[in-house]
Amino acid sequence: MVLKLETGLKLVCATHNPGKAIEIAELLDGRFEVVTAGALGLPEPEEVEATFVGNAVLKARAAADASGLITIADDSGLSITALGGAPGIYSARWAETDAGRDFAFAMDRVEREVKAAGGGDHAWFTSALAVAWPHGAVAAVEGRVDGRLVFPGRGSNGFGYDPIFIPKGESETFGEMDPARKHAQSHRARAFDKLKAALF
Ligand code: ITT
Repeated sequence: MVLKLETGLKLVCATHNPGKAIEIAELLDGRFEVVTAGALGLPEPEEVEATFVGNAVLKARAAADASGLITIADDSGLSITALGGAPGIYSARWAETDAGRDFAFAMDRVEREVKAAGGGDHAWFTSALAVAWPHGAVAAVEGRVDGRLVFPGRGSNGFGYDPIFIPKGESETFGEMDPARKHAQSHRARAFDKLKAALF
């Protein structure tokens, strides 16, 4: 069976991260009727897998089975060569504080740990996207963008670690770029290109 996503269908976006939800909506470009897992009151499953793809599939599967609707999920993060790939799949967890998520705190930790490791500014973002059919098939793709870290962070666009990441060939951070420029080269946009080729 060839799986395709028909234009106009109702699609759950299984993210509770508002920054990510905005980017996914922009990258889907009005093609579907998107409803978020948060709006449907779906619970957030624990991300227990060891890979981006594993966790994207887990999130898509949980929301699709609970809602009875085709679901897209993203698992993503920043990996730093000097830190052996950390924080990677733990990127969101590095921002956890008693008062909730704090990415200034997470970016400070990155700076401290990179210094302690002897430096080295190479890093990359990964986005794994999974689409799951309720109690059925699942498809997953992954996109990546390489670049370098800069401290202190710059810019207030985007979300998460965007202020400290400059993609290869650019001089601005993702936090300084306007959204269209980030979408022209981001890990998430690259994953979407693969997803579109496979399912649209
Ligand atoms: P959901 O699981 O509900 O989708 P989450 O924020 O917990 O939301 P992840 O587990 O995939 O999602 O965590 C990924 C983290 O990596 C995210 O919180 C961001 O801080 C960071 N991240 C991912 N993509 C990013 C991007 O494009 N720019 C900046 N930071 C990004």
